[in-house]
This record gives sequence, structure tokens and C-alpha cells, in this order.
Amino acid sequence: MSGAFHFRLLTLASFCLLELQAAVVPINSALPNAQPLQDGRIVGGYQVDIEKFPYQVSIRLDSSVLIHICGGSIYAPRIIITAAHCLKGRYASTIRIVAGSSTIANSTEEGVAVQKLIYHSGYVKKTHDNDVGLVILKTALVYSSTIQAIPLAQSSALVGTPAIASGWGKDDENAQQLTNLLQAVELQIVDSEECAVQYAVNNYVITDEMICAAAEEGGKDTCQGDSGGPLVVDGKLLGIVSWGIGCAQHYPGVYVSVPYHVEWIVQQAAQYL
Ligand code: 4AZ
Repeated sequence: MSGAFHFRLLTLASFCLLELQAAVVPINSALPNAQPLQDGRIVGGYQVDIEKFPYQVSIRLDSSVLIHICGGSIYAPRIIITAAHCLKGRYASTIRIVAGSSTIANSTEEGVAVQKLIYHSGYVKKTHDNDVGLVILKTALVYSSTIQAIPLAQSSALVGTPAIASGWGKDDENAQQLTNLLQAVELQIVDSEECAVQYAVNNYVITDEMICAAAEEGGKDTCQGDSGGPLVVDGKLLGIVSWGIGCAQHYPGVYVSVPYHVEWIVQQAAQYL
């Protein structure tokens, strides 16, 4: 094993630990009714081509190689929407954006440089409140069959509405690595009151600016590494992958509500259009 590869693994491992502390409370192994571990990606998803998800980008940390840290969605040629927790504490000079690729394993990828990282002033790490941010690129993306913007959902979706999430995150909450090829999973919008009751047991509050999604049949969810990426309903960006307790276990995934934050996004983005 080469020194560079070792370094990369170590960096990735330490990052995952940070993300674990930031976004997940590792207590679900003690809970009853554990589901069998699912065989699939994202969790319980399937491999897809970037041409079907041309708004999906990979946010990378430039650390001699580019390491995938989060997903994001293209809003405009120079504007990526992601989660605040992907950006807080980082410098624009250390982040690059890779658009138009189905894989995160291409080591020759250079991505696009970043001018500015913007995250919501109301973001609170502990409660996951207002976990929304923007990455402003130095140069505009050139739209193509693999690179396209996605419109924002202006209104919320009813309980049970089908939604699709995508990303390169772990295919199991205990996985040691990300998935190299883009995955997608079909979920449904979960009743916020029910979601709130479930999370209240762990002293988490599901606010009006959060949306819960899960699969009725279980075994499907977003997971670490999917953060910041898209939850899409009817071809519009409805949610941003934010947090959850475990992945595809007993709790729905929690997403930032794009309709709730649409004014913030539009206002912050205006000068970079
Ligand atoms: C994370 O740590 C994360 N199951 C993302 C999504 C979910 C849990 C954790 C939802 O990035």
C-alpha cells in the first residue's frame, strides 16, 4: 500500500469521525426491532448515471487528493446548495466542486475552485437547526447532459409523496467507506408530527424548517457522506440531506426544508447569478 493511499484513508477516517459527532447519535444498536442490514447503496438504493441526476455534485476537500465530504445541488452556474454542517469551519480555498461525474473514485479529477462559502447565521450544530449553505464557485459550470441546475420547490409536499435522494454516502451506517458510484433511493415524505414524536425520545426537536423522509418498507435511507445532497420531488429540490439517528434503522432521515428557506437561498444567491 502506497504512502499516499495510507494518508488518504487516514484523512477519510478522521473526517468520518467528525461527521459522526456532528450529525449522528450512535445509540441505535441498543434499540429493539433492529432491521437486518440492507444490501444496497446510499442505503437500500441502486446505482444511477449522473445524466439522470445532473444537478448532483460532489463537494471535495483538497488535501493533496480531493476527498469527497458531502453532496450538493446545482442552483445556478456558480451556486451550489448544500448543508451548513458541510461548510462551517472550512475555508473556501480548501474546497473544490466536482460536477458531471458518476464516480468519486477518479483521482485525476481537479474540480472547480471556490470563491466563497456561505452558511445560514442560524445554523446550530447541536440541534441541526438551519443546516443550509451555499458554495459560490470562482468559475461558472458549463451546463451539459451531465451538468444542470435544479429548480427549488416553492411549497412543501404532502405526507406520502414520493421523493428521491442521491449521493455517494455509505451503504450501511457501519460501513468503513463511501460508495464510488452514484446511488439513488426512493423515499416518501413522513408526517412531521410522527417524526417529531420519534426523535423527541432522544431530545431532538423536528422544527418547521426540517422535513422527514423514509421508506415504508424500511431499509432505505441516506447516510454519512450523502449530507448536503438533494431530496427531489417532481423534479424540484425539496430537501437537503441533513441528519438522522443511524441510517435505515428506526428513524426517518431528516432534511432541510427548501420551501422554508427559499427566500434565504434566493437572497443570498442573488449577487452571484
Ligand atoms: C450524515 O452523517 C447523515 N439517515 C446523513 C443522513 C442521515 C444520517 C446521517 C440520515 O451525514
